[in-house]
Amino acid sequence: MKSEIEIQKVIGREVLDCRADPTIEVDVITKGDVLGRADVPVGRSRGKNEAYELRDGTDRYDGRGVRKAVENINEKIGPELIGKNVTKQREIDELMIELDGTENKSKLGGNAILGVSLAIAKATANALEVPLYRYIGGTNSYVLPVPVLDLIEGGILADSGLDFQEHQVMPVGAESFSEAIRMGIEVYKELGKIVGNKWGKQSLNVGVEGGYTPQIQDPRDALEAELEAIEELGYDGKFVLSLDCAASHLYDSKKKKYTLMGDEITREELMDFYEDLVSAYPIVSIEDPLEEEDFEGFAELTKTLNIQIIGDDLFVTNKKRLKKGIEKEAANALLFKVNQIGTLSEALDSAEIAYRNGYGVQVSERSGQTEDTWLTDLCIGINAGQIKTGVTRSERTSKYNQLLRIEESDKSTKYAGEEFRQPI
Ligand code: 2PG
Ligand code: MG
Repeated sequence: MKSEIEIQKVIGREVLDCRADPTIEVDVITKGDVLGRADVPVGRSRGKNEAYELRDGTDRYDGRGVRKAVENINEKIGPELIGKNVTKQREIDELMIELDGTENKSKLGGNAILGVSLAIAKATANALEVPLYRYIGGTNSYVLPVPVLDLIEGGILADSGLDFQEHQVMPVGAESFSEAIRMGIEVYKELGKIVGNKWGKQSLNVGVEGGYTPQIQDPRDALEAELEAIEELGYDGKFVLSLDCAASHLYDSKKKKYTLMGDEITREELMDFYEDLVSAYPIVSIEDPLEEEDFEGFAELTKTLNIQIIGDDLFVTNKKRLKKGIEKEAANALLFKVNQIGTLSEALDSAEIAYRNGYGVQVSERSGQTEDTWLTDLCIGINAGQIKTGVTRSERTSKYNQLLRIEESDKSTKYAGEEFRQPI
């Protein structure tokens, strides 16, 4: 076993994500020839406090090439890791943080560091011959998450008329993950008929995460259509609704106003709008209802709405920002995106802090994904209870397919269902 766990090679390469944008893939190979391979996801609706994503800025790929980051992996990070024990995840992550030496990983690139960090974890799981989720979480990883399905898209991820980024449904009333995903996809197809009839077949063109893109402005129309599809199938009460408003992108910091349905409104007016929405619809969760620096506003909404309020751009999976939020009682759940912070160890710390303070955790994709499935294993590994990974297209369904495989092969797993916020 010893020779298996010493690192022999670290290879970075440029590959493509689902938008055909370059991203990074890393191979970590141990002396026993065990391979760990991981791809780095790419956000578009990014928080300004995220780890730095290093891009070349040259003519290739309109500036979006990642050759510099790959070079950093092959020439700066890799040589430091040769001979190291691959199971020492935290030690290796800390070494990379030190090598980089900046607050936001801008020297080597958060994307370069994360690729290595994840490939290290995968190589270890493979060397130990255990599934990745079992390695990440140990004996007590068993929760299968509720899929948070982004059926109707808006904001900067789609050319629909909607301001809010994601109008999601959650099959909390299913008995198992496989039943949940079946019911969710049935609703998606039924919704396709409704959306096509109401708003024309162009609405059926899908956005970046595979959801529909109607040219409508009012989020209430999107929610109504989702409820209609749920009712048509007799699934009333088995689904709840949720939103990612990605409100930083609706905010003008100079005017201190948000734009919603073509109108400029104040933060207080937006908060009132949420109150009305939550009383009119079965909405149980809202992500980023306000812009990313408004901790006070998040705290107020957390109190008044009494539902799950998730911090995405607010926390950026960064423990300093999460601790500040906890202190101010801003939000009550963390959106968990490992590339926002740049190493697996730091992301796991954030999840741990969230749990210890009664916060929920929703594991999330980025809009730019590859077919890699580590996200699923991470979600089960930390017993998160909820996973957001869009709805259709292979870079999304690959995550659900991995969940289906794990549900089938591991009978100790249990679907989180109604308990998605605190599944244990
Ligand atoms: C978000 C995400 C994904 P992106 O805002 O939550 O759904 O968008 O990955 O583009 O940042
Ligand atoms: Mg978000």
